Amino acid sequence: MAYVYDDENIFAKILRGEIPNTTVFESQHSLAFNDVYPQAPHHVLVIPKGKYVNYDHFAAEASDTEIVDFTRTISAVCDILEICPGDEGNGYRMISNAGTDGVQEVPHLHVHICAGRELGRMLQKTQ
Ligand code: DGP
Repeated sequence: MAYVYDDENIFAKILRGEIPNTTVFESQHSLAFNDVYPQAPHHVLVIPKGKYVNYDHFAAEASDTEIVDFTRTISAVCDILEICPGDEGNGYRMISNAGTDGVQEVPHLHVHICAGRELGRMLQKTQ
């Protein structure tokens, strides 16, 4: 699979410091920041700093170090937001949209972490 990355996408501009963001957590290879159009009381986007279009691109071509860093960043965000189900939180939904059918708006891999209210059924439409 040949993946084509657009250097002018909004998250690339955030990573270059050209657009401001509200950072929740930053690591060597990943950045977590608040979504500008929150769909829940907590709505954080986690992105790798590397140039990956979507999750299958990242899973196929990212280094082990980047993959571990990204995963641990998701853990850090859940800790910071206190949303881990159990003693401290009530849970969350993690979504990563890809491509046309996934209705991906920004072509840089991002995971949405939504929490802070009961989120309803996962998909609104059937078939
Ligand atoms: P998706 O449809 O999965 O590609 O979601 C893209 C998300 O990115 C959407 O929830 C809104 C968010 N977003 C778009 N532009 C900006 C921006 O400039 N800053 C931030 N923080 N979020 C943005």
